[in-house]
Amino acid sequence: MTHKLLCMAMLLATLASAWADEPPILRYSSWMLVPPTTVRVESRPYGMLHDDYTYRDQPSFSVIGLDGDTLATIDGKLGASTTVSVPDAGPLALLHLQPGNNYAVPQPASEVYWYIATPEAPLNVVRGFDALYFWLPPGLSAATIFCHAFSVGEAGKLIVSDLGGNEIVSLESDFNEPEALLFQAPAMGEDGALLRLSLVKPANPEWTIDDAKVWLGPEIPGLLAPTPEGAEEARKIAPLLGIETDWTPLLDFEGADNPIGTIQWSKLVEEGAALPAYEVSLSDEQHFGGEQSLRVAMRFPEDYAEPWQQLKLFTKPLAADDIGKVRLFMFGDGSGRALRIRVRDASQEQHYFDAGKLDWVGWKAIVADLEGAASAISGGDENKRIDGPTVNVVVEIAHSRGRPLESVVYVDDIAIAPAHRTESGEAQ
Ligand SMILES: [Ca+2]
Ligand SMILES: [Ca+2]
Ligand SMILES: [Ca+2]
Repeated sequence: MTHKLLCMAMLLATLASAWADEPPILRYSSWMLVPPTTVRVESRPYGMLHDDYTYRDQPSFSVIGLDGDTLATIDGKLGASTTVSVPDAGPLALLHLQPGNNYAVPQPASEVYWYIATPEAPLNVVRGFDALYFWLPPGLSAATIFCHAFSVGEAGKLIVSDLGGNEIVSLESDFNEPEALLFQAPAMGEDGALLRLSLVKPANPEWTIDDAKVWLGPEIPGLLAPTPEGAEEARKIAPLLGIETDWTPLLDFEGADNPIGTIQWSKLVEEGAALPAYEVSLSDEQHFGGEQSLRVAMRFPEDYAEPWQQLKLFTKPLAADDIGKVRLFMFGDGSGRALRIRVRDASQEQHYFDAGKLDWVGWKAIVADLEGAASAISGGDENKRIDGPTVNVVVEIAHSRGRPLESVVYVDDIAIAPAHRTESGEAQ
């Protein structure tokens, strides 16, 4: 190789690595989690990537403590860089970046920091990213990552790989609607696993990559780090943010034995009236983890007169005690029926969690926080504690008039997390 070619090759290698190190370009509203440090935020006008339009939006940045107090609000200047100081008011703070329709490229001085990527606060990224890292907690057999590239023609390819860069799974889509990339968890011990996420240009020549929202499923702490070391730290950080990571698998719906013991309609049907029908079985049609899930089909007659009905599925007794949360995965059918998760303890005390409407299609994690505000308790020994030695998990699906007459949903991978009690013994 001649000297000139060698120089060229070195220059290209430098450019390639500079490109790989280029931090994500953020738009609209995005959140980061940072230790006390300074963050240099470069504001870029929309026109730097697109010459068709100019937005006048001026950037704004806020620093918010984990207790919710606003520590600083800084007005940036479009096209200029602003240094945001994150004060030493706690181990971590949230940085809220609001470049509006223009762009912001934040670069913290600290080595470790995270982009928030949760269903509530997705990462609004422009032109994708090559490598961000996340921690997959133990106790998961599979997990989901979501993308929504709302504009028609704008698309992307999501790739999950191991730290060696070996692809585990990928999904190329126009992501016109939010879409989940479902992947089986790699073999992992009690430390969980560190994985790499990329959002890159799609192979389809009719598609481009530009705006996209990316978030991790609720089963994964929604923190994306620029380095594997940062992703590993997420394990310690998650509990500070109220993210549960101490899950024990309870039911995976594999094998031949159906763990559902009792199936009931909650409203008795009058004699002679048309009966709704159900079919509940293990199935290999869909699975979140493993190869099977629980298939739940229900059908209401055309002339069904009841305004409301509810199907209740009771698991057989499961060994568990002092549960704080139940997590399960449900493949929704978008029927709009209401979902409630219940745990019946050994004293017949009932702990309910209202999980909202079945308004999604595909797999989604449901985390029933039985110590939280959306829970209710009745009956039994009235000690407000889920007592073992065995409990029944109950999945309740409520039909109301106007909903589709037929439904098929799937349930998989039920897991539990322990109650978090204060020293006085009260559940938090
Ligand atoms: Ca799209
Ligand atoms: Ca399964
Ligand atoms: Ca109890």
